[in-house]
Amino acid sequence: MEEPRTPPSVDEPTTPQEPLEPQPDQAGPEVVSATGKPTGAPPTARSQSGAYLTTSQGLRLKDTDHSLKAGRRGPTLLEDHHLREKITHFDHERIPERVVHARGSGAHGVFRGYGTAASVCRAGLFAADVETPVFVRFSTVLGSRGSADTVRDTRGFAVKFYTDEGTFDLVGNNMPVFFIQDGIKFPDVVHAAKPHPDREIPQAQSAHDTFWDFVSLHTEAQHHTMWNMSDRGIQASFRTMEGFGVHTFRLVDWEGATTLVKFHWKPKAGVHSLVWEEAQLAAGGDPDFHRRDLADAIEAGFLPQWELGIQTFPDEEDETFEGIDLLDPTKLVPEELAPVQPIGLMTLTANPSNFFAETEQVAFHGGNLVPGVEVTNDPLLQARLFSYVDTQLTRLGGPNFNQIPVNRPHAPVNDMLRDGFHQHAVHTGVAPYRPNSLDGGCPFTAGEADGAFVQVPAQVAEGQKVRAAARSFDDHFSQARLFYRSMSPVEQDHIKAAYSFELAKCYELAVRQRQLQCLANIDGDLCGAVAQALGMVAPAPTIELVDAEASRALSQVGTPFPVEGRKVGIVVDAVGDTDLAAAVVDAVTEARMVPFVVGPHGGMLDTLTVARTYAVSRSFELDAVVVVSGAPARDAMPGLDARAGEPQAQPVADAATVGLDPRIALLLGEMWRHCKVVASVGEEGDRALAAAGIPGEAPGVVRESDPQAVVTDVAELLALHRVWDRFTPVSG
Ligand code: HDD
Repeated sequence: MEEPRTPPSVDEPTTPQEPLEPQPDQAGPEVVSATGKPTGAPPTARSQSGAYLTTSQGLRLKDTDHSLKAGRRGPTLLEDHHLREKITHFDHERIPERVVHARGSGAHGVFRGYGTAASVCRAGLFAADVETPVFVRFSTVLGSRGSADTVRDTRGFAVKFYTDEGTFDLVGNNMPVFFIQDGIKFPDVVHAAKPHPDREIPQAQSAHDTFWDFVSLHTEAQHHTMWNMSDRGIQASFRTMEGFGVHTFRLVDWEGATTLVKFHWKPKAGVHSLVWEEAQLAAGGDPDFHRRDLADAIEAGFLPQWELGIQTFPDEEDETFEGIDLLDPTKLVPEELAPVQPIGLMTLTANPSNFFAETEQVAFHGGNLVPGVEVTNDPLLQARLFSYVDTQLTRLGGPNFNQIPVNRPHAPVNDMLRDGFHQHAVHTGVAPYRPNSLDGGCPFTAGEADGAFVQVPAQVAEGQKVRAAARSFDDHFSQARLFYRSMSPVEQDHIKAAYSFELAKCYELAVRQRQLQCLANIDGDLCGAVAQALGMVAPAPTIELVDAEASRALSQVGTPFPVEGRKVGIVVDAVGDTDLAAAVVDAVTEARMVPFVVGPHGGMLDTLTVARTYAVSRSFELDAVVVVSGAPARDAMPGLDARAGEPQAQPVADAATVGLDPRIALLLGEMWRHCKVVASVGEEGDRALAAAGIPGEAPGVVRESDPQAVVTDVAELLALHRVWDRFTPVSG
């Protein structure tokens, strides 16, 4: 077994030393002349260098703990420039958070093209074996920067590809459809979903009156709302999330031929979610649940991967496919009608070195395109093309945000944009205009053969100026129905529970009634279940319900979930068989899973390092649990007498828990309810499970005497993510 690590020294280091080298991506933009030649100005001039603490001007400091005063107990002197500079800079450390997607987590990685897109797209990044560095930012939409990760919400999935031909941003979500069909409605949907303006509550939630007021009136939002109410609204991890470009894009090949496509990111780890109770517990027990999971996985070498794929559609005049309007972002195209064809693989390889510099300051924009990828007339996309640059002007304080290292293109830049707040480039030359003779005519424009981006001459339908949408945009319910009816029974149960929870949080009866009417127009069974939960009468549909072929690809159940990196709790008490527990730890590590020893107190239990104490162990952090023993911890929890086996402060009422620490009973009860694998090894473990009321023969319950055997059984069950057949679904 591995020796427990010696903790790092907590003494303050006393020897001056050079700071860490900046990462290549942290270097400032290279300063180029008008002819594109580097001027030699050091790109790292603004990052840390030198061993000693200095002012921002490089003046070395002897003391940063005391302000300059007239006498030890005297008033502070205005002349103390270091004090003023330190406080002034601190006062301005915060920038406005993103108006949406404020809470996010980033990572660096690499994208490798398969070459399979070459027949439809000329973009270099999709060519075979071309490697392109990427930066990815995942986010929730509604919450503030400090809000919890596991709230019910859509998740952002934004990827910046630093290609040789310029930066390409694919700014998508974990859901393939959107609340609105036209970007002009974006402020409306966001105002409705954000906290109420009077009390500024609730935070990061859609479970409130204004959200449901809007979506029940503006019924084109019903499809996206259905996705939010499904398990997709509470994904297990960023690593187990699909991503979608949502809009239809236009790809162009070398001959100028065009194809309409939708982009999909498919996680190698499968698509998986939390259950609602778990999400709620995690929001309190570890609000950084997803951020921590992503960073830990990358650091441990379990590198998250997604395959990028495209659904392709002929670029025809009506821009529809099988009757589905490709310009309507509230519609998806079932994969059964247009399979997703893999075109490359993204691997996240490194965590950001500095959250603010990278994750906070990264600025995405759907208009950042490369030759071969173009936008369509989707009115949602068109409005986005305006919004993303505009918002950075306030958020990042001026027009030069593309010079921030994380936003800096990796392709050579020779623009004629000059000056402005936070200008870092020292431009040379006298003629930032074209045509010019004074800078030798530089910079020159490129021809198509030199890689210039030239829009394909796509036909624009002639028409009159109107504030109106295509007739096909009027269908608001058929795909919400398609989605619901494509779910497995257990997923349908979750959807019913989610609507019941959210609508029960609305005070206004009229809002609940109106949403029930929308549900009646989607599915009678769903509407009936929610109405019953609310104690209301289910209305009859007001439209004719149209059935489409169910799309199995929309269901998450049954997608693979590799065991690598999954977390297995190993519960052992103070007098338990620590040798047996150590053997389980070894077997878990060997199976490339992560063992978490759960013990009555921190520190060591014999040779075992306790990763989690009974006091903090809850189900959301573990994928499976193996109990070696779980007797009450006498010292750690006053009121419990381990020898007598009588819990005095008994939070779990059931007498069957006698002899089991109530916190372990709580943990096992949660694991059981959340359909997770519960296992025991040896007699003490068996006894603990029985004391917690876990039936020995139920689905997903493993009882073994051998440590290797228990881990093999656990790994097999983990591949299914959850043991859904433990409970009989109501739906179906
Ligand atoms: Fe947006 C941020 C995704 C519609 C306006 N959006 C933002 C981010 C993601 C998306 C992932 C966070 C980027 C990051 O991590 O920095 N947005 C979408 C998707 C949409 C969508 C998939 C529909 C298909 N967005 C949308 C519309 C508008 C905006 C219609 C406005 C007309 N979005 C913004 C914004 C944000 C933003 C206000 C806030 C911060 C930012 O841009 O940089 O401009």
